[in-house]
Amino acid sequence: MTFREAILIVMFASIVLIAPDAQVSFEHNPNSTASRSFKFNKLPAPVKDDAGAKAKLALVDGEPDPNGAELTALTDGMLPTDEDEPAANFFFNAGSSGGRFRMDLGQAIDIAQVNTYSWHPDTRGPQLYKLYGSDGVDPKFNAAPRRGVDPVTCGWQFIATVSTLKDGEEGGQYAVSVNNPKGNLGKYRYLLFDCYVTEMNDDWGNTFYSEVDVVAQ
Ligand SMILES: [Ca+2]
Repeated sequence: MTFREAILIVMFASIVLIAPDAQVSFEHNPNSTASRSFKFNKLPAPVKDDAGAKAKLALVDGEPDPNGAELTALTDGMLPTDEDEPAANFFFNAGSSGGRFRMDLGQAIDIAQVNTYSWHPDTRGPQLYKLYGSDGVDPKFNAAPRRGVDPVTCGWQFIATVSTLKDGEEGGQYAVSVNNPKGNLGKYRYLLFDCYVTEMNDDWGNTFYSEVDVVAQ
């Protein structure tokens, strides 16, 4: 078993684990209807002035794809205008098993939703990641836990596992909303995204992430 296979097995084994109050919703615009407007039936389109717009982003583990954008593409409010526009998306390197990045909101805020958007005509469209949050207060807090370190052991709270994987058509545009129908997700300064490949049939399983929106309560 390769390291990548081991990681995926761990992911699928834990896919039903969602923090008690978090709910994950997602929508898929297939290739035939996906457009630069990123419009969805139920979930909101990306916005420019969300609470994450000025967040500081940092790579925690993994290797960005040299053909992709910097992490700042995730909060710039700009969207790809085409279904295969590497320079308008952040994604981990081809052939790698993903990685981790962190958002620092500057101060702890009550977060109502974390919404993530992606677009690619093939297997780099779907999303598969674990989301953690922290206020950074725990004396054991590690702001940059690399793969192999469970963030829960160093001051992070597990929020949800996000998977838009399904049988059949994979390409297209995806909107994900992590929210809590009963209130908010928690009061966090930091968010940690632990991102995984969507498939291992070839080197092209790392998601083209176009935008991350953080909606304050
Ligand atoms: Ca963007």
